[in-house]
Amino acid sequence: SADDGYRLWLKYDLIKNEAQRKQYATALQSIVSGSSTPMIGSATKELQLGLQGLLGKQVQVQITASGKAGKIILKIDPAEKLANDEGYHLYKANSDFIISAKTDKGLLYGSFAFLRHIQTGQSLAQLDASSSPKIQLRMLNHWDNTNGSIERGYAGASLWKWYELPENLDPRYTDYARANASIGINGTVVNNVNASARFLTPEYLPKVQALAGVFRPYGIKIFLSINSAAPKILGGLATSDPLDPKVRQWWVDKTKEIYKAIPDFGGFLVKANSEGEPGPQDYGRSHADGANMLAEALAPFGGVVIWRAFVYKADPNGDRFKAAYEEFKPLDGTFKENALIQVKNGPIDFQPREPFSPLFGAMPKTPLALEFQITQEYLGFSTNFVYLAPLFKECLESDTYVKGKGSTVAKVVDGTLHGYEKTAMAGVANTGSDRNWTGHMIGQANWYAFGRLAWDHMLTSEAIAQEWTRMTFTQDEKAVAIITDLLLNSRENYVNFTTPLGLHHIMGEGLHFGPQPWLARSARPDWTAVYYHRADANGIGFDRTKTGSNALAQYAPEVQAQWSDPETCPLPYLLWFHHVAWDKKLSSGRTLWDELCHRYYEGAESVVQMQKDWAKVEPAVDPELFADVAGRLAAQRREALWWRDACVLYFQEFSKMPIPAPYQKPD
Ligand code: GCW
Repeated sequence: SADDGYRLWLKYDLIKNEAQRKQYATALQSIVSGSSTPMIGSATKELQLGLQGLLGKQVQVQITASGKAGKIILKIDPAEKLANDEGYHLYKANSDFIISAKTDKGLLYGSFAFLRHIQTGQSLAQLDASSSPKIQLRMLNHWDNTNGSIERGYAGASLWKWYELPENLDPRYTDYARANASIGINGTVVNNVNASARFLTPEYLPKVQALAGVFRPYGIKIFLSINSAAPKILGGLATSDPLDPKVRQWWVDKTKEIYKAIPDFGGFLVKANSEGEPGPQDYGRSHADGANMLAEALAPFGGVVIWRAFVYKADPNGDRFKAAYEEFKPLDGTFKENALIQVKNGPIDFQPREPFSPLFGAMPKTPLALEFQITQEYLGFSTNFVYLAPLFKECLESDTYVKGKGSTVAKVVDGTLHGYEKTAMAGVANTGSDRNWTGHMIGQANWYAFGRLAWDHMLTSEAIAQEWTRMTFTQDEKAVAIITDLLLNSRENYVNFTTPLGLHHIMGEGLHFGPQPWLARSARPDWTAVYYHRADANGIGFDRTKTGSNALAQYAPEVQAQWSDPETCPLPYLLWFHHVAWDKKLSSGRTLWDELCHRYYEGAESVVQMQKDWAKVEPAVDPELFADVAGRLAAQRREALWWRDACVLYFQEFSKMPIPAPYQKPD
């Protein structure tokens, strides 16, 4: 049913296997909550709800650990050997089950983990599992506007009904919080980084306060994106210069006002001097000046400022790739303690494949937060079946080599490489008012995978895929295997029929939908497609070696060595770094032109295979969810043909070479 989509991975349907269900039902008799805090309240409520559904019986909550065996005991234990306060330890003690943690927040996460254990059909007999998050701030960034629209949102309108708030609390806010808590997300920025100053007004702050009240018992702190020009816009000041004492005072006062309403407010997220947003550079000041002013205002309350590094200049002869590094690296060490710099995974902009941003590893004295995009702005909106865990993992596992082999992006971001005191990972949310939250059901997997990886980046894409599939679609072993495979291959398929071999930024103008490789004029030169693919009579690709923009020099020598030679550069990155002749023989044995065609055609064909594989799981999946995914796959097939034909025919105008024989047939 449609409700199946609404319930995400927290379905708690009756376990079909009767023997298994009886085993759990006998083993689990009661919940012992111990002390009561709002988060323990959420935890026990969830355990009751979950077990009621999964086992089909009511499991009573009691305050003290007396009575018969089979108790689930929530236990705060400061002596528990866990890496931090948010971790949990699940274990069996005689015939009882202990959910143990240093804090009530750990118990909340432990309770969801306990439920997941049962949802995924694992045995309780030898239960002994510990886990602590590797990243402190695990956040969603919503690009939601005051009027309820979402920038780059493809699943309906904003979840936040600003006009009804603060008086009316949509129950959906609680389900949002439950879903996030279940995967360890503990922070949310509720508004767009292209920020309206209005969020800081007495009109909107009570609305934000009301949301914070719903999220608090689920361990989620609320943050706001701010508009740097707010002192002028709202305060009536003559300037928003961060070094002006009146401006500084305005932020101090505003911050106090916010904390009065929301004592556990998380802090500010800032997009400044980027794509037309105001910022300190409007007054000849630096990003550090701007960030430090806000950091100072937030410090007395324990808040943080998260300053984005997504900046670039409209220089037709420059290389946008290099911009963030050039602006931010020189500022390393100049930021206050409670400031973080948030860097997108790649140097350009959330493309289907990017090399990791060279800023990772380049700012040892400044905590860098990693920003992924969960919403599929460049990955086919909500018509394309693309599981993003492999993309996230590719970045996390990339080796920066800045402190020798093994200096992965994950180790930069989790703080172990440079000893960052603060750590954070953010995902640009894909949620909206659609009944199933994310438009495409597979979008749910991406929300889920982001949360799980922010908690533990060592988890594999495959493990997450299996876990999610079991909780969302089916426990049928064959179907789980088929869906897992579909998920794991889906991103590479998408890359192949849109931007193979390291092509990037050739999508439709503005909307970022469909192909437009011929785009040559735009409001900015670095928004066109020809700027990036540089196709000409000789070949295609962006030369970022010494003979070109030399962006490669921003990486450690070992990374440069990996990518700087066109003979040995792995094919997925080839056109990111090299302008390659059409008739150049590649390591695959094909010429560049043939390889390009091969990938476009095989990529589009892979969608047909996805449709066939999806058809096989029909008996094991809810009929409405099945039909919805099938319909979207059919749309994806149409879009894949569009991408393939647009790109192959356009690039052929330069290569003047024939489409390889195997592909010269009707579809
Ligand atoms: O990917 C681009 C988007 C913009 C977005 C910007 C950013 C919020 O096209 O819509 O603005 O990135 O990350 O700031």
